[in-house]
Amino acid sequence: MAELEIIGLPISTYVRAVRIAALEKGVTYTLVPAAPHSEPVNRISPAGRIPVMRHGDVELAESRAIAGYIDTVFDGPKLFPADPVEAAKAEQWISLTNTVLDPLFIRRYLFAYIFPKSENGALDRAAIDTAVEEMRPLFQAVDTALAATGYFAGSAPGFADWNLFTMLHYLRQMPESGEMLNASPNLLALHDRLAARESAKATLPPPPQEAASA
Ligand SMILES: N[C@@H](CCC(=O)N[C@@H](CS)C(=O)NCC(=O)O)C(=O)O
Repeated sequence: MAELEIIGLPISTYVRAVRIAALEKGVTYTLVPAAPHSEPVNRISPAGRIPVMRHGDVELAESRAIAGYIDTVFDGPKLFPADPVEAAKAEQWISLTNTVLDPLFIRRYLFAYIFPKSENGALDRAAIDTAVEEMRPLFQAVDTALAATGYFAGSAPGFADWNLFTMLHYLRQMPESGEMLNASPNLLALHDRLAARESAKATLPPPPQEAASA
C-alpha cells in the first residue's frame, strides 16, 4: 500500500491528533514538516491550514476528514464508534472542540500567553482573565460529559478524545487552565490515561514557548 504522508508541524494540536490517529491504528506514516500557508499545504488545503495528508492519489485537508479516512482505510482499533448514538456523540464533541473550545482555550487564552500582542511583549491580563471566566463553565461541562465512561463516546479512547487531548497537553502547562484541569477529575483522568499511551509519547510537541519562535 502507498505511504501515508501527514503534512504539517509537530507543534500543531490538529497535526498531533491525526498523527496519534495513525499510531493508534498501527499505521506507519511519514511526517512532512510544512507550515500553514506554505506551498505544499496550500496545494491541498483551501484554507492553507495544517494538517493535510497524502496517501497515493488521495489528498485531504481537515483533521476530522483525515482521521476518518485513516480509520476506514486501515485495519486496527476503531477511532470512531460504529453505534449510531455513540458516533453522533463523538461528532458532537469533535465539533464543539473545534468550533467552541479551540477558539477560546487555544486561540484566545493560550495564544495570549505565547503570542502576546502588545508591542513590549507584556501579557494582556484583562484578555486572559476574561477568557478564563468563559472557560470555567466549559471545563465543568466537559468534565460532566466524561463522567459516565471516562470517554466522550463509548468506553475506549476514540478520535473525539484525542482531538481534545492534544489541546489539554498545552492547557495543563498554563497557570489558570492547569488549575482548572486539576479541579476537573474526569478530564484530568482522561488526560493522564491518554498521555501514558505510546502514541502520545511518540508525538510529544516542543514546549509552548518554543511554538512562539517556530
Ligand atoms: N479545521 C482545521 C483546523 C486546523 C488548524 O486551524 N490548524 C492551524 C494550526 S493548529 C493552522 O493551520 N492555522 C493557520 C491559520 O489558521 O491560518 C482542521 O481540523 O484541520
